[in-house]
Amino acid sequence: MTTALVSSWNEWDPLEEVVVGDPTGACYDVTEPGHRPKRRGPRRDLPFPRGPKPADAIARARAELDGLAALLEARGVTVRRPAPRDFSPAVRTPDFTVEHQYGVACPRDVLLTVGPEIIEATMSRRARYFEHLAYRPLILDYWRRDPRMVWTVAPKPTMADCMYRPGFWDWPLEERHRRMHDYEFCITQDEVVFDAADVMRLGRDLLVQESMTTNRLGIHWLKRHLEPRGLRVHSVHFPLDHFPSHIDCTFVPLRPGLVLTNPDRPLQRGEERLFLDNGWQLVDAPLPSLSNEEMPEFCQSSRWLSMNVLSLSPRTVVCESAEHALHELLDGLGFEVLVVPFRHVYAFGGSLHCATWDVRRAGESGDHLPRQSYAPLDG
Ligand code: ABU
Repeated sequence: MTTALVSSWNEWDPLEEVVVGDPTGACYDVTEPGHRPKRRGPRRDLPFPRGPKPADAIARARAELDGLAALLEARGVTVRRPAPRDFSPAVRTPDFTVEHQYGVACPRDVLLTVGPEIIEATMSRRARYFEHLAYRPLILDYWRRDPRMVWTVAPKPTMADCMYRPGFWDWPLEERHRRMHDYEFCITQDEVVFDAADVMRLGRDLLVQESMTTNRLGIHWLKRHLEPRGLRVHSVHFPLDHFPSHIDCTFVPLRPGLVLTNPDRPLQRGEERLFLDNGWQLVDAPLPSLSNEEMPEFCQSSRWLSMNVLSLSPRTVVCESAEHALHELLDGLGFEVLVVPFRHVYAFGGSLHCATWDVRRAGESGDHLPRQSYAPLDG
């Protein structure tokens, strides 16, 4: 029997093969209907820069990503990288134009492995519309070499103006708070939209966050696609996160029975039952070492990148080197904690979970949440 090259069912089984992102050719975040980037710190009121990122910022991020790759290789993990690409060309489709693209430091946002299947997400932002192309040589190689690998491309949305909710970015915070249980964000419910990083895999169960980057139709598409093979797709909500984008700074499963949770972003009341009824522990992450204001000037993620960790196994986790409080917590929970410096990657889209995409983990799909009243295709 041929050994599977592509097989990963959850976030914690022993990691065997992974793709680590690359900052080569990256550009700044683009202001567009699905995204409004802002500077932080003393220059917060200056316009957000456009075009390619400076070579020194790219070199610093590359050194950290290479450091992660070296650590993983030293641990016996096969590491692959996306092909370098220039993201500065504009994109014009029949429905939109965007002045330049983004980059491939964060493969997790784009690609989702579910067992033997690689799913290319629809994506939600124009500047990231063609990001999957940088991974196509890798995906084609896996597909050629692994006869059981399934390659799925989710339907691309138009990303036309009408796919986005007018006025969203100008709502005052009080209005966001008032509407927090409506889960209305910058994308409408008119097309299928999801980023892969809004999904967490727990074996037979997958959690998908409704967010600025994933709508209800996107979740419904994943349910309809995955349920026929016995998987259960649950939508999850974090009403106090007024600008949710990607679940991996909010709800991070570390091993069967344990999720690292974000104390600023509790689950919608009632959604915790799935975990508590199955004897899982939800453990709050400690406060990050940086405030939101202290995060790098061009970083568009929250300070909770502190909890954006990469599991190498149910016993071993890689964390950012300055997050000492988190290291202590994980150590106390019985983990071996490995650390790498990673803050220069933050401005390229995220931290350790964002910057990786696991292709193969040892182990099978398992039912870790057997007690539940699951409603298939609840839409
Ligand atoms: N791309 C992960 C960012 C999530 C957050 O800032 O909470």
